[in-house]
Amino acid sequence: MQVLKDLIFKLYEKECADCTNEELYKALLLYTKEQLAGKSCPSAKKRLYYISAEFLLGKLLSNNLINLGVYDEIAAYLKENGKSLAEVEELEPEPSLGNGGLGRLAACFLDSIATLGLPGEGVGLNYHLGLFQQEFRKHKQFETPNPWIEEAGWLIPTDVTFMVPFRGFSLKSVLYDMDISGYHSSPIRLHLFDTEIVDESIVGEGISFDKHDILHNLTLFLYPDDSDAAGKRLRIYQQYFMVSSAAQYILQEAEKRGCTLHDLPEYAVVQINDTHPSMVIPEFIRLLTARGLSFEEASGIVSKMCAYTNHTIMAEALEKWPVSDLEDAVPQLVPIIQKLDAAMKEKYPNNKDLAIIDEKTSLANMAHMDIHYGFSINGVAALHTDILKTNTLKAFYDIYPEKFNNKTNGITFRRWLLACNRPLTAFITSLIGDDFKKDAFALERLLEHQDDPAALEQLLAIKAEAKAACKDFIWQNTGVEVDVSSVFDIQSKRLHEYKRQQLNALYIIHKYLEIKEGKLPIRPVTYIFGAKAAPAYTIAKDIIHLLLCLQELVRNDPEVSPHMKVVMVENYNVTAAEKLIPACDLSEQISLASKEASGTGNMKFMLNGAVTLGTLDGANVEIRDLVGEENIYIFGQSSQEVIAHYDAEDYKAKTYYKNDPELRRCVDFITGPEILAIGSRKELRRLHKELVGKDYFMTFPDFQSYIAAKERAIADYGDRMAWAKKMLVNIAKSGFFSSDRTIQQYNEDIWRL
Ligand code: 26W
Repeated sequence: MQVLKDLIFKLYEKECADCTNEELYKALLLYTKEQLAGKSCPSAKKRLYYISAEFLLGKLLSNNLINLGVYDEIAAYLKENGKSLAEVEELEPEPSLGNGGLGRLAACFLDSIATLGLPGEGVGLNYHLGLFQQEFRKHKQFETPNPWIEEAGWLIPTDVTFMVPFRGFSLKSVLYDMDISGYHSSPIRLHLFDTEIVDESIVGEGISFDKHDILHNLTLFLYPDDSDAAGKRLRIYQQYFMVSSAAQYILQEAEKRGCTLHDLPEYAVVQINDTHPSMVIPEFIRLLTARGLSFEEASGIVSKMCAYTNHTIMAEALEKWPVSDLEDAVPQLVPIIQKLDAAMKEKYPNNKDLAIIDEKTSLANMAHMDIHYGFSINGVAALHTDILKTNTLKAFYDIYPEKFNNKTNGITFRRWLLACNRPLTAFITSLIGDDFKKDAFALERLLEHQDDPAALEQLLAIKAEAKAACKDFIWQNTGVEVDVSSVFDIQSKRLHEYKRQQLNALYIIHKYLEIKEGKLPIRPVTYIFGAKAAPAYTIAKDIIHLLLCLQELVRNDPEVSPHMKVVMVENYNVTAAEKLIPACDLSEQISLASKEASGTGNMKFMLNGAVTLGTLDGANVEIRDLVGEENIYIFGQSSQEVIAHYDAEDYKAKTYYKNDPELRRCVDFITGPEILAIGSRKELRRLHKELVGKDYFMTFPDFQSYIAAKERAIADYGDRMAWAKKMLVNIAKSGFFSSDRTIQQYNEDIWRL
């Protein structure tokens, strides 16, 4: 600790005990940065570049201290001086450079790449105002900017710059780096490109700004509202800015290591995280041909170098850019994309599904370009990869079966266990030692303790402690006072109709009505939500409105509130997740089967001893296979049934609404007098109409089986020892979901570093 002590004295000419928390935060930041800078990054001829529009990092201080192996020492040192590391950590702003799963996955991957000592780097954009901060006003979501960059922060300025050409002007990109630590290993680098002239003062009310003012808005926000044409075009500018900077950087670095360009695939492999970085393919071809290579050689090189990960089968996320928009923003790419398309049309003249540019609509399909001109395409869970092969991308699987592979997602156990749940980590260590910190499969040894009452009691005590801490967080965040002896039932994730927070809401209404009739539940339950809705996603915002109205209704009803509480946490982000997940009893993973590519929250909850209530979707299927039927609650239609209904277009919400009076009274409650007394008619009516008239994600057919499965789980919770055993089995079996395993598989099958 002498180093830190000296640093504090050098900075402030006083001792730790006399410093403010702000001073200590800055000192710890500097200390950590120096420690990381002192370790060299893994070097090698061939390097991986993980290009992603999102890196949802979360706070970095405690995670870095754990990875450096000094957390306990520093916490103790601060304590001796009357300070609290936990309080100091609160001062760190969270870099919210992601929407959800895809961005958080990229952050977990960086941790694992560093931990495994692989020569890899992340490449993305330095959004100054992040995604957005969520505020609740009048029971509705309101967006405000989320500034996170401070004078003293994790970003390291560099003098690396590139020129990025657009129609009519060029923009200079400047590179900022961040050191990303691995567990007891050398750090790796995250490269975030930025513009010099981005101007935060152009932001007006909420998060509104002039979307045409590309010179000043390019790196302001992550994914601005793309519901209008100007927003869509801005995304093209952002994406091209990112990939052109990345490609120039990759070529420059490869040349420094002796690459002749003809042998580029021996120096670099690029992982394209969803289609957002897809323009890197034509951009590489442009840069290589400009350096004298033929088009054929350049496209051949790129095809050996680029691999694509698909994260969704949801149509709106599979990007298709109007060729005219590409013409307007990045005209230099259009002839290249056209040539790539023409070659494929010539090769497969009879199959329109394989085209890059759709002849009718003139839309360029980014995923199609990735699959034709990449050497690997992977899905993110076994079921998801199967659906890609047999449905969504079947035409491509038929011609390129060897390119398709599955890489089931994973999470870093350093953040999602060691950092966010220190009591559980200590308990596990006391039972099985600490091999699991580097080899997550070692958690299986916990199974030896599944019938040991003392161990199970202790596990319950740790959960109770986490719930008590979470109670305080919920109180500060929402002003709702929750009962720690109630079941903590949590659904936290992006707000999207396919994730079906509305199904959970219908269940809550069902319980509310039962209580009002005098049918009291067997034990109290706290229904906890955390979710941001995309700013332009109307129905998602209406669902938030309903949840906030329910929170209010229940809280103010003395007849109901001893039996249930509804909590909608404001501004759900990584920091909030770290507080909620350790406290969860029942993990809600209730997407419509076939729609959730994988999910990663499901893994985080399981690792922290929650039991899953879910559909057979995404990685839930693999969770079920690992823990067995008796340690998970499964309900709902299968993915095959769902896909068949979509194919036949035979689902009618109205039929269920008419035939199931119990369902109908819950749906109608949305526009009934109790909720209307709190909320606003327009939003609630719109939601009601959407459900009865469409219910595109089929909540009605799963309503009764959801109720039955949830009732069963809540009843089973009463047998505390049996429940603790389920918790233990879930923790023991979660080793498979370590991102270290995922990254090892990417490396063995795709990157070959
Ligand atoms: C409009 C552009 C767009 C569309 C979708 C931007 C961002 C998104 C999502 C937020 C993408 C996403 O997060 N997908 C999630 O990826 C996770 C990691 O693989 C999966 O676990 C989730 O199932 C998937 O929804």
